[in-house]
Amino acid sequence: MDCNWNDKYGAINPDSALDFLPREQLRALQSQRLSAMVALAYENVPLHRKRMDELGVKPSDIRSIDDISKLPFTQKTDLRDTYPYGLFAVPLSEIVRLHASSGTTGKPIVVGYTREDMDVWAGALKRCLLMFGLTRADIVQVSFGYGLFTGGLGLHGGAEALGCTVIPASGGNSERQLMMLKDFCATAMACTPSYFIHLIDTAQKLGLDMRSFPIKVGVFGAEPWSDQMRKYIEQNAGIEAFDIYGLSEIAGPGVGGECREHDGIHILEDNFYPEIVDPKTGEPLPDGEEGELVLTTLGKRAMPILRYRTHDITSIIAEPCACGRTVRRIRRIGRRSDDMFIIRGVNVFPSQIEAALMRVAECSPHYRILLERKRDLDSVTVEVELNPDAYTDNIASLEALRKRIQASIMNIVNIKIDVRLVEAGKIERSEGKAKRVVDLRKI
Ligand code: DLL
Repeated sequence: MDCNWNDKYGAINPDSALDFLPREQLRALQSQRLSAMVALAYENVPLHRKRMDELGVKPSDIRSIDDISKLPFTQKTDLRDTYPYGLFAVPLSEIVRLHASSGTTGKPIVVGYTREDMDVWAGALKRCLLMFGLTRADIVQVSFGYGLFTGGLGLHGGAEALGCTVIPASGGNSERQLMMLKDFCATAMACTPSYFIHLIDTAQKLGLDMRSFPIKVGVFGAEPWSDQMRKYIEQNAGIEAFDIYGLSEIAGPGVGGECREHDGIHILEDNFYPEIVDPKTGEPLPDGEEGELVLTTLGKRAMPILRYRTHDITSIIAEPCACGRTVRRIRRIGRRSDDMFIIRGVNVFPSQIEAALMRVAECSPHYRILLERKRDLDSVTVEVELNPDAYTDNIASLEALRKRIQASIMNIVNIKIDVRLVEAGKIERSEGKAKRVVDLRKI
């Protein structure tokens, strides 16, 4: 496998040229794209226009990328409040793809892409795959979920754009995943890091050694993972593991990725402009300081997003990278500034679980969410107290109620979550902010 394209010793692949632009040229491009994007958003999206008017900012005030801090923030609640299509800047006839992600309560948030946006997205993913040393000679098994989640179809489009052979495996069925990896001679696999660890352990149980498989590269993201997890994966599967970052609101996977130096995530900042702000005050912080990542889309037509508050905590590494790329890096994401947790790559807000419980009349407002790692996979259990008149000695009707609660949660968060009915008073009452989530996992 030719892995030398983009590293400091190799030639620059023309498809990665934007990763290596001189900073001044990159800034000029960012400035030009930002002005155009702000004009598009102001003219076509009532929410952006209203917010900018409230701050007294006109599109003509945004002449350079330095003016970005004059713009209003966008929050996940803005996507919820304009559900489903209120932030689209083009008519629906121009939208060729929809994806969706967790909202904070009952409904998901919806994002759209024009034909051109799809090309920009695939181009960004292609640049990430090139960073990982992949070429058209590679066979990539995509085991992120296909569907409304951006992981599966996103990676699929990027790998195809690079000319790889794509195995659209989607998630689940570990034995079959291993069979495909081995028999189809996959040289790379894209999935959540926790799922890959589960595959390593499944292989060991089946008496298979993944180190003897042709796979060389792992493309991992959609959830936080640590250097210890990386070590475990690399040693037990004999591969090089790369971090890929992204979020639905901005594009999906491909907002940035790790190069072979493995020292932070390069943000493709000609498309996705990063800032770090104080999570409490929203004040911009200098490079190197830790805070909340804020992203602005510079090339998106269907749904331009101004200064999106990601809630991901990181810092910008301004020092040049040994790989020669000029696009800046962020430290890997280890935690968030809100209460969202990620279970098997699926984002879950405690408020979604609460909304699901409140749809069942027998549930009391006393509940807690336990996060555990069982047999190397994350699991969630919701413990809930019932309203006093809902308790009964009839086991069958309690079991039916438990299943109804489980279905109500499944309806909103789209993953199966264990539900345990507990006796009245079992859930600790808090005097201040209730601690709803108990995280017993060790990442
Ligand atoms: O998780 C997109 C994605 C798919 C990224 C496949 C990478 C690979 P959402 O479902 O909208 O999109 O979730 C976005 O997941 O704000 C982070 O909190 C978290 N996240 C994503 N990538 C990483 C990563 C996709 N590499 C949210 N490390 C983000 C840590 C990550 N957290």
